[in-house]
Parts: sequence; structure tokens; C-alpha cells
Amino acid sequence: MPQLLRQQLLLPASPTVTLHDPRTHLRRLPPAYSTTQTPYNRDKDFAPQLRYQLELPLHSKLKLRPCKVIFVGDCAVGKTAIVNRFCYDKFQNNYKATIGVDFELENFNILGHHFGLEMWDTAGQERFKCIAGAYYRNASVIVVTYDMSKRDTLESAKKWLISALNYNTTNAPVIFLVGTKADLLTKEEFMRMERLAGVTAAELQAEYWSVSARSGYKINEFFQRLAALAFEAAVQQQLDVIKSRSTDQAQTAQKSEKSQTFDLRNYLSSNFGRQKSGCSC
Ligand SMILES: Nc1nc2c(ncn2[C@@H]2O[C@H](COP(=O)(O)OP(=O)(O)O)[C@@H](O)[C@H]2O)c(=O)[nH]1
Ligand SMILES: [Mg+2]
Repeated sequence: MPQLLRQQLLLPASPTVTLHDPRTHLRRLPPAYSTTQTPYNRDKDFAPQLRYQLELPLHSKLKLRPCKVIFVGDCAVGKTAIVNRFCYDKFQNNYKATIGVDFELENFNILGHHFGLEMWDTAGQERFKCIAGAYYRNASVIVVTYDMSKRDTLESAKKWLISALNYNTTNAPVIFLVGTKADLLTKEEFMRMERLAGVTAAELQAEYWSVSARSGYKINEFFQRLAALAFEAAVQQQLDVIKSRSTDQAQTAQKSEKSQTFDLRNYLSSNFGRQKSGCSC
């Protein structure tokens, strides 16, 4: 029924139903690819303490800055393909090298809070390394990518992580090791590669995932997990800032209270002295 006619008849407005995209709307912590191959949260859900903090009215409008995610790895391992599969649900067979850096923004809603992921898809070529360096800085998440059908790309993973970490010495980014093109392997090859990559992931202290941009295998699950871990870290960081700010404020208030007490004591004693000396006059 048109809204005008509804108003004229004084009927209540029809309820509006908001449909949330289940890909980007998270109410629970998505699980790791394998609980044995992650140095991060292995629980089935976000910590009750985190939920409690986020539900406090004080933190209802917690402003979280978009979080920077960088993808590194050899040329043509499939970095652009996994970002495109998640952001646009598309896959291209023909290879087009990324020139310099590509940038995508994906918006999530986690536990009712808006959270943006900035995905920086860097070119793997050595010749672009000089410009890519500037984009490595302040990464909250580093995704080290290798091609499951090319073992040498796994061997380069460590080198890529070291160069990314060189630009991120003050923060502690969440690290993932991601094997792409899972669709190209037989079951045996797949299992053999996962075993090898598991050792590398443990060495790099990274969470491990096998995915395929072509078939879409584990793409959504991976990005949801990435967003959730980045969100947990960002919230914790923000809460720490609020806590240290309020501790500073409390300390300043205490100091000024102390100095006031001191002044008052000085004032009283000097006045008392003056009165006493006044009496003797
Ligand atoms: N079979 C298969 N091919 C893929 C997959 N992901 C990427 N490719 C192909 O690998 C090539 C390089 O991918 P691209 O994402 O551009 O690599 P980048 O240089 O790391 O960004 C392209 O030809 C893609 O079509 C995948 O999951 N399966
Ligand atoms: Mg690319």
C-alpha cells in the first residue's frame, strides 16, 4: 500500500526489515582453518570479556579506524584473485599483473560495530618493491600468499614476511600463511602440500589456510576469520588507549587534589600564624 494512502488512513507504517549480508555481518568468532595450525584465538567464540566491554554504554560508539591488510608473495601466486573473489565474487583466468598497489575497502559489522578492512594488494615483482615498501607500513594484518601447485613459492614465503615485518616493527600484526589454487591439486598432492606448509606456518608463527579463488573454496571463511581477528586486536588496542587515558586523568586529578590540600594547609598555617602574631601585638 502506498505510504501516502497509509498515512491518510492512519495505519501504522509497515515494519522495515534490514537484511544483513551474512558474509560481512559477524556475531560469532569464525573458526580457524585448523585449530592446530594457529597461534591465535582457538576458542569457539569471542571472549565473554570482549563482548561485555563492547556492550557497555561507554563503548557503544567505539570508533575503530579501518584496519590495513597487506597481501605479499611471489608474482602470480593469486593475491589479486583472492581479493577479487571475496570483494566482487569474480574470478579471471587471464593473468594481469598488478602494477604497484591496488586498494579495496570492505565494510564489516562485527558484534554490532562497524569495522572497515583496507586491502592493499601489492605487486610481487621485485621491480615494484621500492614503491610497495611505503605501503607495507602500519599493517595490522599480513597475508603471506603462496601457490600450492608451486613449491618454490612456499620457500619464498619467509623472505616476504621478513620484508613486510621490517616496516612493521612497532606494531604486532596478525599473520596468515595462505596457500592458493587448491583446485589444481589432487587429494594426495593437496595433503602433502598442507603438511609442508604447516611446518612453514609454525615457523612463521602464522595461521594457516588453503583456499581457491577459482572455486571459492574457503574464501569467505578465510576473510571472515581475518576480519574477526583484526577486530579483536583493534578493540583491545582501543580499550587499552581508553584505559591508559583514564588512568592519566585520574593521576592528574589526584595530583591537583594533593597540591590543593597542600595549598590549603599552607594557607591555614600562615593565616593561623598571622592571627597569632596579631594577638601578641
Ligand atoms: N586454477 C587457479 N588459478 C588461479 C587461482 N587464483 C589465481 N589463479 C590464476 O593465477 C594467475 C595469477 O593470479 P593473480 O591473482 O593475478 O596473481 P598475483 O600476481 O599474485 O596477484 C591468474 O592467471 C589467475 O587466473 C586459483 O585459485 N585457481
Ligand atoms: Mg596481483
